Amino acid sequence: MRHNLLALGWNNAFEDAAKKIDAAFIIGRVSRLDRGWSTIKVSASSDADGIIRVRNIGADVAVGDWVAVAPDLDRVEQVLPRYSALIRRASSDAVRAEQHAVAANIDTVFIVHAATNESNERRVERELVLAFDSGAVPVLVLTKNDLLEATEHIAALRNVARVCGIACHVVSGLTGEGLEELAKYGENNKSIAILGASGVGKSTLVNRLVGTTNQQVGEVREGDQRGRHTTVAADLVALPNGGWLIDTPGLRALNLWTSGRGIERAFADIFSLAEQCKFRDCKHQDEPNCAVVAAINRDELTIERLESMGRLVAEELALEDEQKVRVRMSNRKGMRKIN
Ligand SMILES: Nc1nc2c(ncn2[C@@H]2O[C@H](COP(=O)(O)OP(=O)(O)OP(=O)(O)O)[C@@H](O)[C@H]2O)c(=O)[nH]1
Ligand SMILES: [Mg+2]
Ligand SMILES: [Zn+2]
Repeated sequence: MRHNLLALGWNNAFEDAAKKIDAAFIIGRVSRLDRGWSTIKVSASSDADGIIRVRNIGADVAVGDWVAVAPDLDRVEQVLPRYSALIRRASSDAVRAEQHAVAANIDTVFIVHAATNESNERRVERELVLAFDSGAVPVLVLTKNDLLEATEHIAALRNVARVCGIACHVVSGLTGEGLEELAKYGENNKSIAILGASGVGKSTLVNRLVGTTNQQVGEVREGDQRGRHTTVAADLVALPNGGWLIDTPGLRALNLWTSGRGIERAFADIFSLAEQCKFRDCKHQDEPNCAVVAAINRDELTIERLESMGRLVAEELALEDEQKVRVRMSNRKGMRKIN
């Protein structure tokens, strides 16, 4: 076992994967990516010895990945299999749809929303689908609790967390309220990815949890509370309890990549209602004995939530169709592998 890597989140599965790698290679964890260059932690130490910088030519890497680097430090040669990854669709170009891994090998995803903004349930739902599909456990974090307007927005967002069975923490990056509970997700060298729109307070949270001011924090705009995209690259930073946080830039577009059961889990309430519809293929529109519409009529479910699910399902189906076209096109060119 490479004991020196345990503090970085190394585990038995990585150890097995590393057996196939030349012993001369250097193994480390990607802590930052800048235009073709990876910063890689080779030990948990925060000094210069703990870090190497190499080019990532030809390798699809994300912050949090475990990689093998050739002894001459020339470039990232290999990425070890991930146990989880937060993946979004990077381009909306139909034919060249590409995936972008925001963070890899994470145990928890903090979905961060500011309690001040108009409660954005639709964005939470979308983030939840991505987070569930990552293979990590989503947790909803409502921050800026110190601001007075907070209370009423919190109820609606809390409900989104409740119906899909995830934890919800109400915190403040300013006063520090609720942060001990958040830090616990990092115990035992676990990794946490932080997802959320620009300006919600992700970097403020990271600084507070880490106890530094390393992550740059930006003002939000007066009128609409939107952020200014202060953080530009994902960053892996150490928590005092041994955990790891991945601060990410607030992404404008959060498009779905092909998912597993993310939608089913993010909309667990609707899926469970649908089991009671009369027809197995009920569209929840005007069919008789539709349990979903009945719940809307009883005010137990909003039509907006049902429609939101419909849009996400459609987005995913469209991507699957595009990918089928891509497979056909690349087969024609005699290529068998696509990604
Ligand atoms: N009152 C209050 N303000 C906060 C809190 N957290 C963050 N802020 C303020 O919100 C603004 C944006 O915070 P950031 O931490 O830069 O937000 P971010 O989510 O990292 O934004 P991007 O890097 O642009 O994605 C700053 O002015 C912070 O001081 C909080 O808990 N309470
Ligand atoms: Mg930031
Ligand atoms: Zn129905």
